[in-house]
Amino acid sequence: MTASLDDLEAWLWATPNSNRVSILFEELGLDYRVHPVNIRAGEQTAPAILALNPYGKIPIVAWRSEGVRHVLFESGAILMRFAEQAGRLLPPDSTAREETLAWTMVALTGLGPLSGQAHHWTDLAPEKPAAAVRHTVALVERVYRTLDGRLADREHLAGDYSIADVAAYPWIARSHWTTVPLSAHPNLERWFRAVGSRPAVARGMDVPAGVRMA
Ligand SMILES: N[C@@H](CCC(=O)N[C@@H](CS)C(=O)NCC(=O)O)C(=O)O
Repeated sequence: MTASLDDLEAWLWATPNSNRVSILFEELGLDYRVHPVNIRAGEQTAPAILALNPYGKIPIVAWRSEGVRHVLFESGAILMRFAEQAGRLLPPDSTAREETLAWTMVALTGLGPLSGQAHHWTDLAPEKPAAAVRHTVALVERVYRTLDGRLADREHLAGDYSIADVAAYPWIARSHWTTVPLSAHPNLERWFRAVGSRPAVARGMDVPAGVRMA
């Protein structure tokens, strides 16, 4: 029997890691209530947020199951937990599952953090040391090249559309943050357009409604 899933809530902002969760929930057709957390205004350090995630980062989700409240943070943990329960986006078969988890990890530990660092050094930082810019942009180029090569002869990052694609998409959607041109990676660009044409992805990228982060 599948455990019940009640009062699903998500603390999000218009950020790539948040969009992983909103895309996931839209793909799974889940009802959820969004609590916007403006990270540019520092709202992630409010005591109420730190009580949910001591790391002070979003996304965070909470729900009730069999009367017990669950709180979960870290986008990767959320993707795996809900895909597993739904029996979708993460195959049960061992080889397909291993491959899906490996490419999900490339998105979680490579694409996301490296793009975030490149965004910092090329745009947000008040000083932009040339070595830091070169270093972080080169690391993003490497991961883009890897994803582009992977997608040369396949539609998705691992087998069918999966949490690997969901984990990668919102960061590729912010390729302009990294200065690395998506157009120089045609397979990745084709994948980006195909994934972006999914109605659930379009809906998920628009959460929280009306919020934009340049
Ligand atoms: N590894 C975490 C990273 C979460 C993360 O860095 N979230 C950003 C928004 S995309 C955040 O909360 N930034 C505010 C801060 O670090 O204070 C995950 O995948 O959930």
